[in-house]
Amino acid sequence: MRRKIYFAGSIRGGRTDAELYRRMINYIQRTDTVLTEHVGHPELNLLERGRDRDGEIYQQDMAWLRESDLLIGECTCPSLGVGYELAYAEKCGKPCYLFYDRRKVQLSAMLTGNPYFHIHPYESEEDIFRALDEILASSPTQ
Ligand code: 6IA
Repeated sequence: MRRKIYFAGSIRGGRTDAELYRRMINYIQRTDTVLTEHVGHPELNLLERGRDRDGEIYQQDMAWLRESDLLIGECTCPSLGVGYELAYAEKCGKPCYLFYDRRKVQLSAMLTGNPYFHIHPYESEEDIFRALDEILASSPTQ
């Protein structure tokens, strides 16, 4: 059965890594369902402009997080929304696998200091896909 994956990545925190999110989401979708496919949409910042539906977005994302089997987050670009989602996912007991580019940033001690989170520093995209293979091979549905 396909697992439900909550993919977390920066939106209003900045879209520098949006293309990477899209490639990671595409990779995960070969075997699993990504509930938050829009996070990798290259035009998302344009689509979002002028919308007045933040309450709806918040309620929907929290519902998807509760429904998910696990969370995969790309955390190189700092995002308040992603940080909030990680704390909520921990509270819900969802396994969380976090990626960041160690050549670009030092991840927050609130994440690296919390043994709940599985943290994957990477230096190349091959590192990411290798780690995703391992995560997806070893994660059961809940
Ligand atoms: O603080 P940020 O905006 O960087 O937070 C990013 C995180 O919050 C992502 O992991 C998303 O799950 C969630 N999030 C933030 N904005 C949206 C959003 N905007 N839609 C869905 N999830 C969001 C509207 C996009 C829509 C017009 C297509």
